[in-house]
Amino acid sequence: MTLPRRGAGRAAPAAAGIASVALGAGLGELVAALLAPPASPFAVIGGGLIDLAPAWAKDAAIGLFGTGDKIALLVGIAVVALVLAAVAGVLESRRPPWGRIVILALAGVGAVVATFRPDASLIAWLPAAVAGVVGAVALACLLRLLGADRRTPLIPQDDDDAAAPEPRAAVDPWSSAGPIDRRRFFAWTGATAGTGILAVIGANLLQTGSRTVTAVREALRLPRAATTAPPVPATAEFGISGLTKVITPNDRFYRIDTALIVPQVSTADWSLRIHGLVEDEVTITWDDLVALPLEESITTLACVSNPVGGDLIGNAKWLGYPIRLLLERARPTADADMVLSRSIDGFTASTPLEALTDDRNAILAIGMNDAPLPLEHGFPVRMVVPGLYGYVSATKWVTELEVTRFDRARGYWTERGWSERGPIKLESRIDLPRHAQGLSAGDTVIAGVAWQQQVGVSRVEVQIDDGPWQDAELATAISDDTWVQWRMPWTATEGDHTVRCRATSKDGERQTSDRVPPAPDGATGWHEIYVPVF
Ligand SMILES: Nc1nc2c(c(=O)[nH]1)N[C@H]1C(S)=C(S)[C@@H](COP(=O)(O)O)O[C@H]1N2
Ligand SMILES: [Mo]
Repeated sequence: MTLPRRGAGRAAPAAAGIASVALGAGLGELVAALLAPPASPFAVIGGGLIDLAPAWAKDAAIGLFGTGDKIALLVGIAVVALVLAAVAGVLESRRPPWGRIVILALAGVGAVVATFRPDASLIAWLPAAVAGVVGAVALACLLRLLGADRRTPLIPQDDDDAAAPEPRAAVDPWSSAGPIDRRRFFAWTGATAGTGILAVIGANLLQTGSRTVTAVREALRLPRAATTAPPVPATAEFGISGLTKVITPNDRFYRIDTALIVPQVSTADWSLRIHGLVEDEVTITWDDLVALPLEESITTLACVSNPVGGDLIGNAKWLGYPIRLLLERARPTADADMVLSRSIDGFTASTPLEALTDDRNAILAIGMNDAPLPLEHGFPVRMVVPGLYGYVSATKWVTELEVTRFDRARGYWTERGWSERGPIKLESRIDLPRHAQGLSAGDTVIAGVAWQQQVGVSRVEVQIDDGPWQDAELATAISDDTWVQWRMPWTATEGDHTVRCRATSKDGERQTSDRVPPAPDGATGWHEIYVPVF
């Protein structure tokens, strides 16, 4: 598609395009907020992109933006949408109705994608359709103000510049529109864009205003645990300022998922169905679940995307019911070897059946650090399985456990190139001093955390420059399923230093120095920091 070469006269149609698309998108968001929240055009496009994104892209996004990856994606979509809108505006002014056709086509794609989202309702196509029709009509109206809708002679776009005739004055919006038209055009364009922005704001207010699930959560009283976790030993925490706390507060817990809009699942709507290769299908409701004897356990959850030294890991006290006991009711058949858990928004994780039936604390969790699960951490019910990365075990907003086989089904990230199994790897991390943080010479402390869930850590060693490996002191581990703090005093001498650490598990395995990236089954290597001392 070739646009006229002349720069003059593009600004106004481009502004009209942007304003029209803003209005369409805003009304689309508003319709979604009112009628079909998961079908918000932004969320649908974002969700589609997230699902289509190859593993390396997810990795790069998390690497670049960390848990801000979703904001980054939304900003990216907005920028692309604005550029396309401007192009549609110019196109419409030069070759009507192609601008409108572009807008309607993009909206059409959005509508189709929306109906194929796993949580789509019957009217999931509606917000995108509204966005497209409103955007197209608004564009036609705004351009009419410019007088640009008059039959535009096609401008030949030949290679031969000199031969190309200048567009007639009538198609140049700036010269065709008189001063009054131009003022009206600006007023209407501004009003159109403004209404679009107000609609977006309104849509957001509506969503927070009708956050019934938040209200349900806030009114909820967790049942008392039948089995409480042993108290955290006082010696589990060195109490060094700047060192990661041994229990991660809920509002500081890392969040990783594919959900652009946090699924809103009320306790009243929640149920879990266990089916597939089982003798008896089992369905339990929220009331069934909270009536069961619940157990507390403290488990460190880690993301497979966590780079060496990264912070996509946290430790919490969970309240839940052993999945093992629910599977006992369903009685998996002998050929089953995997459970594909599914969340309300279609995410799936493949967990070895064994990890859910052996004696580890694999639970359906409803509580996190003495509070109901925060919405973004899976309210009302998620899975927590010690020893496995989140992508193969920690399904949030979980509603289904399909007992199956690894050779028959694959989880969300396995389909995108990650390993089908994801045991957490032995790792250790330096939290103090911070990488590249300048220190003054003298006594200080090097400290961090180390973990190997299900096995436990027996030793952490620290090396400064090319010196000998020295044993760090380990705090008391809460359990083998949690990380453990470590520290080593250091008299820092002037100069530039490199500090690295390595852990040894209770099995005698020493953390490997081989550096591998997170994909496909978790990063390895020693965490190494650079410390300038003055
Ligand atoms: N429904 C759903 N559950 C999910 C995910 C997801 O994308 N959707 N991501 C998983 C991944 S990759 C991780 S690391 C953990 C993170 O849990 P958190 O956000 O509570 O820390 O959730 C897991 N459960
Ligand atoms: Mo993850």
